[in-house]
Amino acid sequence: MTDFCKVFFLGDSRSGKTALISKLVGRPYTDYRMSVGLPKTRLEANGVHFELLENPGNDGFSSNTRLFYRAAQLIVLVFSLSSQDSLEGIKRWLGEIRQFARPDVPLVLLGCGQGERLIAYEEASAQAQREGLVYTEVQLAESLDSEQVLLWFYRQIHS
Ligand SMILES: Nc1nc2c(ncn2[C@@H]2O[C@H](COP(=O)(O)OP(=O)(O)OP(=O)(O)O)[C@@H](O)[C@H]2O)c(=O)[nH]1
Ligand SMILES: [Mg+2]
Repeated sequence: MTDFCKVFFLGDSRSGKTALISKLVGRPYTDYRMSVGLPKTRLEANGVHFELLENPGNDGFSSNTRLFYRAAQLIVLVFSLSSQDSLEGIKRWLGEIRQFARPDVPLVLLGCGQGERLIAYEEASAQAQREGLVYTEVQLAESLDSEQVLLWFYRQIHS
């Protein structure tokens, strides 16, 4: 039986969604370019077919957005550890999740390190706890064990 893992990445513009997905699939990321549409990346790891979908922060809500919310097996809310606004923005994304996603979909809050840290681990993890989210962090400037991260995502669905 083929195993699937559909992950939907949400978060404000420049929170780090594309940079993170690029790292996970070993694709080079150079300068920031606003994502448009609903970019989808497929890859296989450890026998699991991953589908990584990004909801661009500044692109409008399309009819497909609703379908992706429904299809998501895991939603990863991304914010920048250098931007208080992006952490504040998570509340708006949670509103959309409550409206469109399956009520039992697992939710992860992911702090994305992009240089100077302006948000302490304790602050973000406390917010995650209040909202019922699992909290984790990645550093864009550091190398990342993509198999490990993908497996961690998979375990959030199957635990
Ligand atoms: N310090 C640092 N910053 C990085 C690194 N990689 C990416 N960034 C920055 O992190 C930000 C994240 O950009 P993206 O991942 O493209 O943002 P996004 O969330 O996909 O934004 P939208 O597509 O507009 O929704 C940009 O400002 C990048 O310049 C890195 O290795 N180190
Ligand atoms: Mg993007």
